[in-house]
Amino acid sequence: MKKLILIIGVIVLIIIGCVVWTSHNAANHSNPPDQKEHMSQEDKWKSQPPTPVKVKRVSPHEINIGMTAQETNIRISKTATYKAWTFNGQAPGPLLVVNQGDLIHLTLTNRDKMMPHSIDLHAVQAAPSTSFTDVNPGESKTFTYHADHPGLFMYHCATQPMLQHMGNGMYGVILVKPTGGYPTDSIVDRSYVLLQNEWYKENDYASMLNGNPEEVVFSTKALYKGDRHTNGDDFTLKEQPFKAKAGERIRLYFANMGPNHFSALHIVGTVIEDAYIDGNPSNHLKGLQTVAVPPSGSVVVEFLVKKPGRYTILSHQMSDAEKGASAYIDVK
Ligand SMILES: [Cu+2]
Repeated sequence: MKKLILIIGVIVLIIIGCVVWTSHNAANHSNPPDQKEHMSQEDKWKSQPPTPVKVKRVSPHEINIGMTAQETNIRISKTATYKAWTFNGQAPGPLLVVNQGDLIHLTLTNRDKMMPHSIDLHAVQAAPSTSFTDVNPGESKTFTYHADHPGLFMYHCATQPMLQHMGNGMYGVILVKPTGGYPTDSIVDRSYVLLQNEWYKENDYASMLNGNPEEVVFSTKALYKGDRHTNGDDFTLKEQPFKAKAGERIRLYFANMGPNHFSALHIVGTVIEDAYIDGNPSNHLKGLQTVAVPPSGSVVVEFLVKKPGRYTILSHQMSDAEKGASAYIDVK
């Protein structure tokens, strides 16, 4: 009798165990919380067309800048577009140009329907807790600060988790033009802007944390009227190279958006005659082969293209060059 009760007891326990295990797994399968969150963001995604940046000089030393945070599909290779989190629908965002000493009034309008964004300008000295704060969906905020230091500075979204906002495309550069210019201004024949950034598996925070991008890419932004704006992709600046003439001195305003990798800026077939680290005329170096540019750093370099032909600009961290970080200059 005792044996029978024991056997029945064991069978009942096994049945209860199975029921609990099955219902637990069913709940997990239908309702993983992050998957649900992802689905709702996917459902709401609608690529917003790029918005031109608004720039208005209101007095000799005061400038108003209007920017947007928005979601925009960005072509990153011949076969792929990326659902990017952007400034003004560009990734990297628009090039901002101000004068050393300017008072900047920057209005950020958040057109993203799902989450707050913000803007941290490396060019200014301000309390982040009051000047780089979140702007909620559908709202605008105006921030005021001085740009006292000359150079080429990064800006980026500083909303947490910052790596996710930056890994999805929220960065760009602001050029604070030095009051006295650069000592080599009079001998430069042409200037270009070149930016480096990484693209990860789309919105995949784990690959951003691991620092293993699918692509490392270059883009250019218009410094002068008629110049091109491109987004960070692995083909445009190879299919449509920069142009120059033999014997010219070229200036490159180069900045590395990261968010994770250093850049090893090198121009094949040249020696860098003059370099200004972070674009500050006081940080003047000469005769360099390769310049280390950290994530969020920049450099202004000048070099001669002495003979006609095709020259390659690349990050000499070769794995990144192979992932897209190169561009051509065609010299006639
Ligand atoms: Cu953001």
